[in-house]
Amino acid sequence: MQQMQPARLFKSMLRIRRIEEALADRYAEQEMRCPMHLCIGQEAIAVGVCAALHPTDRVFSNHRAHGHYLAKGGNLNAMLAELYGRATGCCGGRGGSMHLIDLDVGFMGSTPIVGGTVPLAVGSAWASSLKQSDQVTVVFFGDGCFEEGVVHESLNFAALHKLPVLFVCENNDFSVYTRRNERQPDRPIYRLAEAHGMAAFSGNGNDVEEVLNISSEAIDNARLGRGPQFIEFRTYRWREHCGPNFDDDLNYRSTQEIESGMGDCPIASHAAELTLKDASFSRDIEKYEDEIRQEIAAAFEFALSSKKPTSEDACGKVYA
Ligand SMILES: Cc1ncc(C[n+]2csc(CCOP(=O)(O)OP(=O)(O)O)c2C)c(N)n1
Repeated sequence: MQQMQPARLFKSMLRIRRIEEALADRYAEQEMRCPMHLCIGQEAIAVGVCAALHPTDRVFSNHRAHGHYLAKGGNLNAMLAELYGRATGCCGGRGGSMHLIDLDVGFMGSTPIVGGTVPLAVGSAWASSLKQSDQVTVVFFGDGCFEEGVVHESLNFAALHKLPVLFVCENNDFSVYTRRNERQPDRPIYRLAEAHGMAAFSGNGNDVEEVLNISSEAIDNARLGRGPQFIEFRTYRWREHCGPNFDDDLNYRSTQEIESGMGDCPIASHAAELTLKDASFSRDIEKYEDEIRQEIAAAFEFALSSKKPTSEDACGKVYA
């Protein structure tokens, strides 16, 4: 396991939060012409899981991909340029927020088709297994995935072939505006994975240390040839399903519920824990805020000063 200090876990979560808040602030300028799904409130899962990975391990993601991409070490300039549709973006400006990729750090890609990257991750793990490498593949997805047949086929295949893959379910209770108890029978998601024949865990996705501990055990298991692993993490999405705003005007969840969800902030609770252990940590937080602010400003400058693709470039690598 790659050791990450508690302070680095904190900084990584704070960085993702501040990047997404900056995106939310600038979205109304209408220069980012792509749908955007923010993971504000869910940062601990991306950071805790990726902290347990080797740099050579692989990660796949879904429509809510920013945190996973950044936690795996994806290039920030290339991500922002992608959101602005620039030629320097990680997909050459063709994909936008839901099509992030950075092969240099093992971030294999994200796509918006619910469940779409789950079989891709299983294929990646199968390749590692055939090559007898010690590489582990992780795929992140939401609770909505469990209404997709391909997810069950993928779990079945991975269990049958004992593949080194970790399935991470971020259970935020919603699929767009519909609560899980209106979409699925009352049974824990991770028990379904267990029934497919793999080790399955569940935990608090808003506690980064807990995420790291559970993920470390699961990833070690996968690397040691003990077959696929599954983790269901409970968490809460703060902003609207798609877009930069809060959505307490939509009446599918109450303002009180949102406030209570925000009260369980993975970043604030980790900061409180670290400050309790060492009061000088509050000074470190100020330093991190400063470093992150400068990094974000430079990345926006890079993205906005990058060229847009020509129409010829934009149509390249498009297959129909
Ligand atoms: C196959 C498919 N069906 C429907 C959609 C529309 N859709 C986009 S996101 C989403 C909700 C997904 O919920 P979940 O997987 O729980 O992730 P969350 O948005 O909560 O992070 C849906 C239904 C889609 N993109 N793909």
